[in-house]
Amino acid sequence: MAFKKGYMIVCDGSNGAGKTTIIKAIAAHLLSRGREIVVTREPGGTPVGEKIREVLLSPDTPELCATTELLLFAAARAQHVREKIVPAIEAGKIVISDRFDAATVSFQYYARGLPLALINQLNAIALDGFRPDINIILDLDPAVGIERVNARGEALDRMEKEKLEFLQRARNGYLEQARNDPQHFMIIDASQTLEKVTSSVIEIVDKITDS
Ligand code: Z5A
Repeated sequence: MAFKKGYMIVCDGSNGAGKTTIIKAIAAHLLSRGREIVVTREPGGTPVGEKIREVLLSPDTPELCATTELLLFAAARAQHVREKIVPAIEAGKIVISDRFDAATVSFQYYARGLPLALINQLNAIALDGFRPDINIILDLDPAVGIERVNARGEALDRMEKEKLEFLQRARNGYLEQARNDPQHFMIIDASQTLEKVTSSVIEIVDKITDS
């Protein structure tokens, strides 16, 4: 049997834009094509990462200063890359992650205002030379995203409770990153119907994984 090359696809973007829904569609599509996949998420993806996620996202977490928040995202990512992502890719699997390093640039730099040099340094430590093949950015007005999350009937997490301007700055951060690095970012308008968003994303996934 021919060796299959591993890839990493990141689905990222505005809160409530449909990442979880779209990742299920990507996973089903790749499985139907006989690929081995690993679906994962950030923050989280490993036992220790999921514990860090609880601290980062629980509305019950006491006051978290911005630097501590950044270090926790980076710590969870360092574990994620080493324990789960790189071994899966080396085994020829396709990793699909709900958010990854671009989220730190969008949320902790563009939205929170921490220094970009510090974020780049921490991302470099966490990634240890690794980088995803593509970041598929589901772009949506955060007000619409919050409405979608509310309609799901779940409580908002610590980050979703941030002011709308904060979520808007993060959204702009993704758009700016995509403008600066069109080779590694694809923007999808997530206000379109689910069918349209799914077919656009599958087209990108096929281009990447058939290459
Ligand atoms: N964060 C950070 O600050 N720094 C970092 O480095 C990292 C993350 C990695 C993680 O939350 C939070 O951490 C996030 C960024 C920050 N904060 N915010 N805000 P998350 O990623 O776990 O949660 P989220 O971003 O808020 O997303 P979500 O709630 O998981 O939503 P989603 O996965 O994008 O959407 P969904 O659950 O698939 O869809 C939402 C609903 O809309 C659902 O009922 C769907 O059926 C519906 N839907 C989906 N697509 C459509 C379309 N096209 N039309 C209509 N309805 C749709």
